[in-house]
Amino acid sequence: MTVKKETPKESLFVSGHRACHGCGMALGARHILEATGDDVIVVSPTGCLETFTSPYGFSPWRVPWIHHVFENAPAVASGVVAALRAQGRDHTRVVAIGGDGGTFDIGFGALSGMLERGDDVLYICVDNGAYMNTGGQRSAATPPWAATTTAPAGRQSMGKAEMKKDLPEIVAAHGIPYVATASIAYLGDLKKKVKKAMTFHGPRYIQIDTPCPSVWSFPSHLTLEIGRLGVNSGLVPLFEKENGTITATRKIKRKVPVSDYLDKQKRYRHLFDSEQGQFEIEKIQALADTNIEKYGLLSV
Ligand SMILES: Cc1ncc(C[n+]2csc(CCOP(=O)(O)OP(=O)(O)O)c2C)c(N)n1
Ligand code: SF4
Ligand SMILES: [Mg+2]
Repeated sequence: MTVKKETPKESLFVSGHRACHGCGMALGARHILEATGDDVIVVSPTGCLETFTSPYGFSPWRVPWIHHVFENAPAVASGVVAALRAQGRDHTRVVAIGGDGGTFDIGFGALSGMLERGDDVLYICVDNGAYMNTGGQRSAATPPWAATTTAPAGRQSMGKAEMKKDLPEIVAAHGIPYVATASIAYLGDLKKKVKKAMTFHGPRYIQIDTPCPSVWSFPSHLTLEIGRLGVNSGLVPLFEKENGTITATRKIKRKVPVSDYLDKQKRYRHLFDSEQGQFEIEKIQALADTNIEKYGLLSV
């Protein structure tokens, strides 16, 4: 098949939305839908994706899309699955796309219920590591030592002092068939994972790293570069887990120090101003090295 034939004539997520320039999430949404195809119903909780795609009278979604409240994407998705079953429409699939706040925090209980019941939903978390729609408050997905509005850096604090919740592991512990992590810096890999997830039935989970130029504070043309540095430092490990077993990892060809990733984002600027900050950078490096070891990211 030629590349021309594979490229859809019309995107299912078109321009005209109101995301910030360089938004990783907008790029991610377009490519998610390229991989799912058009026979899907998408549900999205409150968050940037919902806000920038639903100004009154306009929509970039070219598939049926439901917006609901912040905490219940998994419950709404389960309800849509039940309705489709009642109608005998077994070809139409349900995809939930929610932010990290909606997924790691407020929607976590509903997510666990959806996974435990075995509902046939592909749940995709577009992870920008904070509550961006409301101005950048910390979430359980915020990485350690990033400054946020509710975990600010200053004389008494070096930013968020807690670890990022390891949600892929927690989700996998529900015994579901497919869990993967992806990055908008590697769109081929991302689409391959979404397509693969669509071949399974039952609950599936993909967590996508989606850099946010506005709140991570970096120039908007650097979105892909920041995404790549996250992956190649080891801070954003990319893997697939099928039925509880790691089946693939994206190898790092040239490892970069975490400081190359951190120093391009103002949310980490305070780490470069003090001795204490240097100490915290070493701790972040240790986290990256642990990931590299755990997932075998450097081995051939
Ligand atoms: C019950 C409830 N609490 C708080 C809010 C306010 N609120 C709307 S979006 C949002 C944060 C969304 O964060 P996330 O899920 O990470 O999505 P992002 O905006 O970062 O893409 C918050 C706190 C709300 N809408 N409903
Ligand atoms: S705040 Fe960040 S995630 Fe939200 S639209 Fe802007 S760039 Fe995208
Ligand atoms: Mg977020």
